[in-house]
Amino acid sequence: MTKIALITGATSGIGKATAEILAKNNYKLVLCGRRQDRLDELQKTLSAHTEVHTLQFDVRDKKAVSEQIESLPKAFSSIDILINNAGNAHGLDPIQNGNLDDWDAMIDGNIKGLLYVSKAIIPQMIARKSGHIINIGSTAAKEVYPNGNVYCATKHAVDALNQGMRMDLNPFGIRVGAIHPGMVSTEFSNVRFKGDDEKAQNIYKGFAPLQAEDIADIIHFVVSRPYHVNIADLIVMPTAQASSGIVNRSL
Ligand code: NDP
Ligand code: 8X3
Repeated sequence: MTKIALITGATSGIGKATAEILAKNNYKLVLCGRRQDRLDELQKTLSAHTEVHTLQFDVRDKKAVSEQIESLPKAFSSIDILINNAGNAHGLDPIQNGNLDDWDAMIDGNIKGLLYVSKAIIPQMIARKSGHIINIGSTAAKEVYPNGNVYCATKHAVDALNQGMRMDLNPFGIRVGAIHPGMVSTEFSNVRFKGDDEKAQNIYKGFAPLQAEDIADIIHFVVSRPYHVNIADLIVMPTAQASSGIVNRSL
């Protein structure tokens, strides 16, 4: 039977590439994000392959999250796969220079937003005793890098929540796993550096970073494993990257 996947952060980068590969592989899609124009465009292009429904909400707005998910029409309301992907870094500053609004945006979006969306969908998975949740963490979930302080803390929290969800949902046969990418060339750094595109591009200079499609391929692999296989925790880096702080810029 056709599976339904809900992807947060589908308007860009990893989420968008995941929507594209899942559409081509006949998953029905619920695509979420704040930018309505991009959701409309995606719906238009991906409808050539599959059925698509879009939801526009900010994951930080718990009322909007629950209302939007409750508003799903019957044909899309039974979510088999939840991909908790929405998130961003804001700023790259030593802790003493950190901007409180940046901290709020990361803590509210990357941690609380992931929780709000999960809370809205988990009950139906429990009722059906089936479901698959994929949490997009980061290498920053596993190690801290200078000036990454709060972003790394939010991704460490995603790592902890991934483990906690897997334990709590185990009695119901729900699969839970995280994918932790290293450096992926998306809009991530443009957002982190507040639209300073030159600074963003310099992050990926001199080596071949991961592309959003590389992670999307892996997500498709993860969701297409047989039911008894749960990929619980996966770190993926560009070959040029050895850790958050070590990148071989001659590759
Ligand atoms: P992008 O900036 O390209 O995409 C981020 C997506 O998240 C967008 O679709 C954006 O949609 C959505 N989003 C952000 N904030 C909110 C919010 N408050 N409410 C709703 N949606 C939101 O970055 P990536 O594709 O790279 O990032 C995807 C995930 O991958 C993030 O969790 C990120 O932390 C993680 N990651 C990225 C890495 C990288 O190097 N790029 C490495 C490791 C992890 P919209 O603006 O329309 O709401
Ligand atoms: C993003 C990883 O190292 O680009 O989660 O900040 S990094």
